[in-house]
Amino acid sequence: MKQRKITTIEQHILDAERMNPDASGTLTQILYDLALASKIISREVNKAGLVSLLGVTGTTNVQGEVVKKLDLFANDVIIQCLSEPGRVAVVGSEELEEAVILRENSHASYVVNMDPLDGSSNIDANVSIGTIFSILEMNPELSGQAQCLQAGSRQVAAGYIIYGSSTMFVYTTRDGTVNGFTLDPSVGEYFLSHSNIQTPQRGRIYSVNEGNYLKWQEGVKRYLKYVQAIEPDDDRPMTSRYIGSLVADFHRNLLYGGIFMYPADYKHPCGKLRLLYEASPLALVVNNAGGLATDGKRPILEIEPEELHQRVPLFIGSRDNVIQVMEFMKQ
Ligand code: P6P
Repeated sequence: MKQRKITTIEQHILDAERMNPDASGTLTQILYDLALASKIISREVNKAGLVSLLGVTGTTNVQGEVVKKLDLFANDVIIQCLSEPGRVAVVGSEELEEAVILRENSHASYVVNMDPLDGSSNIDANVSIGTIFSILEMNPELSGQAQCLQAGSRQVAAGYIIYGSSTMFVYTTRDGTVNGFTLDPSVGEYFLSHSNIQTPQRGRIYSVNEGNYLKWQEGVKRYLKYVQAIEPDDDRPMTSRYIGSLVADFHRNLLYGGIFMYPADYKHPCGKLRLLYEASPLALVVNNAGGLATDGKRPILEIEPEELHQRVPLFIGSRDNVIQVMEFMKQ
């Protein structure tokens, strides 16, 4: 029987570097750093259920160490792993008001924007949560925190780690493919499990917090009623699935097809989700997997950021579904 090739994430990243004659190896190292950080975070997330033994946030655990909130822990671990000289100059994080300037003048050539642990409020209910990251090249015309404020189309790599029934590292680079690696905790290695992910052109799943229905603009309301209508010839009603953890909802829709929406409403005129470290990286992933991501009018990847924690409405997933909701919003 033909043995299936076993590919670790490190091997896959290295192979991609070797295909790129201009590669310096620095992006490779940053992806290694993120893979390492995610293994450490995965270990802690999977222990979270043992809080009674390990102590709750702010207390000291059995080792006498202060227990950090997991999202702050994740933030610190990732920054620590990215801090080797010559790699990353600036880090923008959902957890930090200001960007961290690691080494702006040490020939470090990359910028990382991240949500270290998105959905962490769900962890007490053992719901899947995730890390989202976006990697940009330094722009010589920018300095300091402004380096983080680059459009999603300038990303050189982006992806997420989902801490769920298994831990998966999904990322894409300028080569345009999206690949998923599943962690085998018994050996501490990520193995290629989902090669060249392509999201279905049209899906049957819609993900949205319908509790906000009365706050939405009319076009979005009409779209909801359309997908819920009993029209078997048009494969409707669609199926509603909403976990309330962006990475989990996005990952399921990426694999099965469908649309995730966090529309603007009269209380959140720019929506809830963040452009730089949620919408932009997931937009690069879904675009390279054949899907679409917009704010309801414009491609997410074309939005020029104005501030680090800028919010944006988000419609992301299968191409036909995203195009369709935009048609309803134009009416
Ligand atoms: P709501 C989690 O708090 C989060 O930031 C995303 O992971 C998730 O998609 C969204 O908020 C859920 O927001 O308003 O539906 O609870």
